Amino acid sequence: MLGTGCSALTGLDAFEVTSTAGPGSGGDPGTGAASGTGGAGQGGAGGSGAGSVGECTPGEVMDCAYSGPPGTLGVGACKAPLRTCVGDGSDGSDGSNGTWSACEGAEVLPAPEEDGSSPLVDDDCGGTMLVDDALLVRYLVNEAASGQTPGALEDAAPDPLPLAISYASTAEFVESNPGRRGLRWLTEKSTALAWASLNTPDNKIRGSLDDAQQLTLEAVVDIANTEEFNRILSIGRLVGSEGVDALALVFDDVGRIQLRMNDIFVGKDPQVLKDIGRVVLHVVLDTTLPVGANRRRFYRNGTLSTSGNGNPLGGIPAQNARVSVATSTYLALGNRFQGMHSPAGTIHYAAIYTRVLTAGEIKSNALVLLANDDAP
Ligand SMILES: [Ca+2]
Ligand SMILES: [Ca+2]
Ligand SMILES: [Ca+2]
Repeated sequence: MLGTGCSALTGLDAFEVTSTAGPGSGGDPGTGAASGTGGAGQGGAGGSGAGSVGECTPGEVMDCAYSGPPGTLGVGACKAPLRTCVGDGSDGSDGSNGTWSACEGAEVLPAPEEDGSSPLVDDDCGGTMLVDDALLVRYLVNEAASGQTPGALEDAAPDPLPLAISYASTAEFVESNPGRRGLRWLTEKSTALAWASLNTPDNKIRGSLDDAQQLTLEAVVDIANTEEFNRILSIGRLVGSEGVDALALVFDDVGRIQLRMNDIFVGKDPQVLKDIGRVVLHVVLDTTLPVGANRRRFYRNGTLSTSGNGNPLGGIPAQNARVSVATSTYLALGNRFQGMHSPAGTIHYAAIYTRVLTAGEIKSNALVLLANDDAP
């Protein structure tokens, strides 16, 4: 077969064509792959720049070089330019009669989730439409439809920390609407909770939050009734029968949510939560800021609590103060550990980030979560 001058036109299989029917330039294996960085199939574009017939089957599509972080190509908005196999079917008889086009189209790299015009796009290519960067824990609370009783809330963040559910005959899963599952506490001051021990080696809460000066808490809740000291989220320990909160969202006596840090109240949102139904909450801590009032910020449905819907009340974190979770023994949702400090109502979602989310990110996340807190 070697030396058949018209081999390229007589239907030899692709391998023989590639090896024998080059244009005689001696080939340059590097030429065709110059635009790639090891992507599968790049070798097919070897040979001369003329493009050898028989390299591919018309209609095939192949990614060109992608310069984004590993694991982001093809996730969310992220994509590489593409080359397509073109041919009119007049050459060869086995279908592999095409040649690869040049790379076409724009590369799309990860971008912040802060564009208000595209909240329902995974711009940072982390797998959800929410901010996926700096995510410490994320509880979607989507485990079960009404009436089922799974044993744990799963954590969608890396190195997962699932929370065991203690129903205590006073909690149940509910699904008020598609995409809005949650764990509902039937009565306030019940003992039901979802929790995890932090007394484990290399625990990510202690490892990532201890000494933190910047973080963001995020939750979707629908509060029915509550009293003072009931909790949405609590990281802490027990001293005797008292809970010591390293970091917590704690209700005051009329149902306003307060941030508690190192067992001190450091500010509260003025809104009584039971009056407003399902709501997306963000609480941002940044003790590095010079202006005290800015060191903790409260957002409802993506809107900052400020003049207009109420300036935050209460205390202020000391400048450069650090959260101390080194001695914390539990993370709990909907209660204090071994406590009778549940609000009545539903927790639909909760997450912690190890950095300050921008106002734009918070707005975007709120839009996503308002629509769906189960599969955002
Ligand atoms: Ca987005
Ligand atoms: Ca994302
Ligand atoms: Ca949910």
